[in-house]
Amino acid sequence: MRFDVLTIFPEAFESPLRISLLGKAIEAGILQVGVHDLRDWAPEPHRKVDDAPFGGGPGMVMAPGPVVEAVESVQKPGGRVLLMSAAGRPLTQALAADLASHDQLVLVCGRYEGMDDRIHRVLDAEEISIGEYVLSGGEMAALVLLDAVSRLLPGVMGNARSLGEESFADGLLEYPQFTRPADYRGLKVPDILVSGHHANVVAWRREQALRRTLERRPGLLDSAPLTDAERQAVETWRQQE
Ligand code: JEW
Repeated sequence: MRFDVLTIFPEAFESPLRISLLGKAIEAGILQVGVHDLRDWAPEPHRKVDDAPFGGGPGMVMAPGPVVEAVESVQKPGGRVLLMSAAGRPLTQALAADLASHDQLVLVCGRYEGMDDRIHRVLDAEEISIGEYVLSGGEMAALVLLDAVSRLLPGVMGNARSLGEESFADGLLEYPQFTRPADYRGLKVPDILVSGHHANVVAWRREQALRRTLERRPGLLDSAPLTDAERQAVETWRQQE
């Protein structure tokens, strides 16, 4: 899979793309990431990418010219174009999984007060939001999306752990994890986990995942695939609250 990122701050991607899982996936050739400076498509001599908003108001807006030309020069046939925006479609695990099936994603990072609204229409691009807060630009949002999508690519998770097991994959929050020591400052790891009795461990973890989800994100239970017995158990815990 290939990502092409368009930004006026290409340096913002250097360290994040070198470290950890992403760095290894790039080194292994599973993932290609091109980072491009939007100013390379802006007119000389000032290489200006922004302009004042029509109608007035504070700040500046990304002009359509450099962004559209940059995308058109990096996009391959079938490549999907995503604009990072606070007003976009929410990035969810399901959307990340869908994006992971594409050959190319072009990520456009805005700055200032946002982008000229004609950009997404000319490019047939989709605006994506990584959450309900306002960032100062699209770079960190693009890195979050890159990370969430890349770890779903076959061969990127070197780890034995199956992706299907984790949070949101089964619609529930994660069960709690523990490692050594078994007693830390008087806080003990649950006996069932230390016992290593696998069937009991599996059942305990499932119950913990259900209880945590009920406690922290009850809305998730509406659409999570639960057995009839689990639904009944959750109902009982709910009434005990
Ligand atoms: C985000 C790109 C580019 C994404 C998420 N949008 C916007 C905006 C900004 C300032 C004032 C008004 C609107 C900042 N901004 C961005 C913010 C992505 C840009 C400029 C972004 N939060 N914030 N999920």
